[in-house]
Amino acid sequence: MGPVIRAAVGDDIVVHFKNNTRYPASVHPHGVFYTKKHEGTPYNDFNTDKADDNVAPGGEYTYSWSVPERAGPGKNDPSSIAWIYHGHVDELVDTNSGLIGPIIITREDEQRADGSPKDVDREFVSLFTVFDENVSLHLDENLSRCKTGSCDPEDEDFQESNLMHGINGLVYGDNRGYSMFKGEHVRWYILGMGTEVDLHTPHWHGATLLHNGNRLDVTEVLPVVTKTLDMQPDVAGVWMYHCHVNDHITAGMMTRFLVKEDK
Ligand SMILES: [Cu+2]
Repeated sequence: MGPVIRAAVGDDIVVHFKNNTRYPASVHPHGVFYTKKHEGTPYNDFNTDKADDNVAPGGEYTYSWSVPERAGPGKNDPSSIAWIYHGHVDELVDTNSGLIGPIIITREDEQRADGSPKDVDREFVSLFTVFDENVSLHLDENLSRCKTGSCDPEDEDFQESNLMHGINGLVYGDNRGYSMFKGEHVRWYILGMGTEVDLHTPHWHGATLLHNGNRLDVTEVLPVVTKTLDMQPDVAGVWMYHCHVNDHITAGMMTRFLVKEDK
């Protein structure tokens, strides 16, 4: 995932984007306020400012987005919420190449100096998506390095093997750092991305969470939906955290989180 972009209501976000990839790229944000010059998406919008839509390899562009009230937490939201930013030169290809990241917006006067919400001890961001490496920008390069087994891009089994059912792009327990202490106020930002197979049901073992006043231990996300949930873990241990869709469990969409007893 890309770096977390943080702001509070009333702030302005400025992104100095340098395209260090070998492909045209852009940054398109969700939720925040932007004009046509800062949308980062090429389409026939009868607008002549195109520099933001398609930044050439090695090129630079400065995106300016503001954070009015309507980009921050609503009446029923907790003190902070998440949005997604992603590449949008070719949305499908860019996102499957990993050009995705989170924006976290905190309510005005409820933020610390670093922008994080004051009432929360710890925050985690989890992106649930099946990365389709068959349509990645890196496909040709990956194929050129494929030495063993079937690397035929027309082969259905090979195509299936390139569907990476991940949390933050990592499969079968490869996530690190979901670590907290008993009793802490822990906030989880859940992001969805992808296509029609991307209906995910994140499930936490050993804890329950609140989502806008509703209690649960499983939630659901669809592509580019974001959710903010709060947990106060009360049992120490190493706990499973996985998508509860059966096909996604077998394909590796699972990891663990650690609740430590005392500080
Ligand atoms: Cu899933």
